[in-house]
Formats: sequence, C-alpha cells, structure tokens
Amino acid sequence: MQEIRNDWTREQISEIFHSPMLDVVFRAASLHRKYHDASKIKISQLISIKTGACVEDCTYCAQSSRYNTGVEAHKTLSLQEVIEEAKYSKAKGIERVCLSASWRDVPEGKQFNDLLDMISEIQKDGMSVCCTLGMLNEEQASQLHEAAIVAYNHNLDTSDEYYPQIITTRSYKDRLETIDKLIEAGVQHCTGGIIGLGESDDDRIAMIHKLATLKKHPYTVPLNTLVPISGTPLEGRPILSSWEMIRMIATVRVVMPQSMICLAAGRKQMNDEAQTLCFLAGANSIFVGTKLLTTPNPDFDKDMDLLKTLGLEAY
Ligand code: SAM
Ligand code: DTB
Ligand code: SF4
Repeated sequence: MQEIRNDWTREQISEIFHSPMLDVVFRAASLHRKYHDASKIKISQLISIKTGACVEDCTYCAQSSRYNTGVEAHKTLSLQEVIEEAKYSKAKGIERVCLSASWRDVPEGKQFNDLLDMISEIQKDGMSVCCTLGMLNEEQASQLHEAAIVAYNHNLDTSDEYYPQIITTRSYKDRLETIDKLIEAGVQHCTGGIIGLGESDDDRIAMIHKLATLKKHPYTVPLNTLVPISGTPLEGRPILSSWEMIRMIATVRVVMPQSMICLAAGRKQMNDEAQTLCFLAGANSIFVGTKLLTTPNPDFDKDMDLLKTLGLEAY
C-alpha cells in the first residue's frame, strides 16, 4: 500500500486510531524509522513577540481578552528585545525560534516590516525562524516565503463539527483559507491541534482526516494537550491521560509518515516514560525552555537529561 496518501478515508483512519495501543505504536515506530532519522529531536524556543489582549475568543487560551486569566498584555517586543531573546536561546544551543503573536490578522505596514527585520536579524545570527501570527493575506504569505521562514504555524485545533464549541470569532473555513494561502505561496504549514477540549474520539479522527487530505500534508503536525487555564471556559477540564496523546501521535505518524510531529503543550504534566512513548510513536520535535507562551514547560536541563538518557540528539 502506498504510504504517503491524501485520499485517506475517515474509516481507514478510525481503524488505525482504534487498533490496540502496541500495534499502532509499533506500526508508527516502523514508519518513523523509514522516513526520519529517529535518533534526532528538533528543539525550538517560542518567543512571544506580542502577548495577550487577543480579540479572538478561543476558549482554551490564556491570551484572549474575553477572559480574566491574569496574563499581562504587553506591547509588541522591539527588534532589540527579540534579538536578545534569540541570542539567549542560541547560547544554550537552540538553533530554531518560533515567533508568536496574539493577533487575529497579521498587521500590515510598519509592524509587518518590523517583523521581517526580526526574522532577518535572527537568521543573520545563524538561526532559523518559524512564525505563528494569525490570519494573513496572499502578499504577506509570499513575503514570508521570501523571508525564508521554515514554517508557519496555524492550527485546525479540532474537528470542523466541534470547532464552534471552542471558537466563535472565526470559522474553520477561515483557518483552511489561511492554510491554503500558505501552501499557494510555498510556505510550509505547521498545522495540528489540541486534545482535551471535551471532543470525542471521532472529532480527533476527523481532525487527522482533514490534515491528511489537505492539498499537502503539513510540514509539521503540532499536537497539544490542553493546559487548563483558570478564568477560561475550559478551566475545569481534567488533565488528559498521556495514553491519549500517545495514540494521537501514533495515528498521525501512520497517516502522515513524512511530516514532523511536534509534542507541543502538555509535556510538563507528562512523566519521562510517557514522553518516551511519544518519541517512539513518532514525535520528533519539542519546544524547550521553562515557558511556552504563557504556561510552564519542563526545565531545559531536565529535557536535555532525558534526551541523553534516550540517546537522542537535540538539533
Ligand atoms: N494566535 C495564533 C493562532 O491562534 O493561530 C498563534 C498562537 S496560538 C497560542 C497557537 C496554538 O497554541 C493554538 O492553536 C492552540 O492549539 C495552542 N494552545 C493555545 N493555548 C493552549 C492551551 N492552554 N493548552 C494547549 N494548547 C494551547
Ligand atoms: C502550537 O501548536 N503549540 C505552541 C505553538 N503552536 C505556538 C503553543 C503552545 C501554547 C500553550 C499555551 C501557552 O503557553 O499559553
Ligand atoms: Fe488569540 Fe491565538 Fe489565543 Fe486564539 S489561540 S485567543 S487567536 S492568541
């Protein structure tokens, strides 16, 4: 059977998703070894260039202005501040940063030019850059392509059906249109979602199906476990069992063998053994540093110790 396919059916994905845990992990691990160097883990540092005061109502997010989450909004960081943060990461041996902003749409004019400056200055220092900045237009997508960013993160988050329960200020269609603009402009898309929002297994399968049947498989599929934020509508959601993430990663690895998989939010709540199973099942990228955007992440040294124990090389 052909392994890289854009014609998966929901039923086929459901069958993989519902296989016995060790079967799906074994199948995923085998494909992972075929398409990737399984001895390597990509590490990136998030830099929040604009935090909080977001006009969107994403019910999981600490940065939406709709909820009292205690997150302090700050103005867009200056070029100098961003360069300093990137240098700090570089000194620790981190080669990639991801610039994040709590914008609904990427702004035009000076703010966009400032962003392009940030990207090129960081690159001049020998680092690579990804971005996650909200919706954008065709022109901005091609400028980011020219700026040679590695990828642009824009998640589907959940299934089309469940989406309106989670976000009402923009539609699934808006998300898909932005992803389409990225693909058309030649920018690699980093697209995944969150588990633990209260969605069903069928919603998770539907999201994987949507990702796998886009024109192009994502360059990276980031998978987040909800970090419940007090003050948001999802504050009371229980922390998911790690098994749910392991199954999710394994299914994504089988369905999209060539994509990178990022084990994103939720690692702080996982033990070393659970993270190890995530790597075995095909996760090959993580965010490092004690803070993601607003929530805690494992200590850098602790992460490096785990990778050393596993004989994995951070790059
Ligand atoms: N504002 C941009 C956007 O929404 O596309 C980019 C940044 S946004 C924080 C990136 C992703 O982080 C979201 O799509 C969501 O999947 C994830 N995320 C945000 N808050 C989270 C939380 N509390 N727990 C887990 N994942 C979260
Ligand atoms: C993604 O899917 N996860 C990362 C990245 N893309 C930007 C962000 C996780 C954020 C977790 C919540 C927070 O720290 O506020
Ligand atoms: Fe804003 Fe992004 Fe948070 Fe939604 S996920 S509230 S768009 S920062």
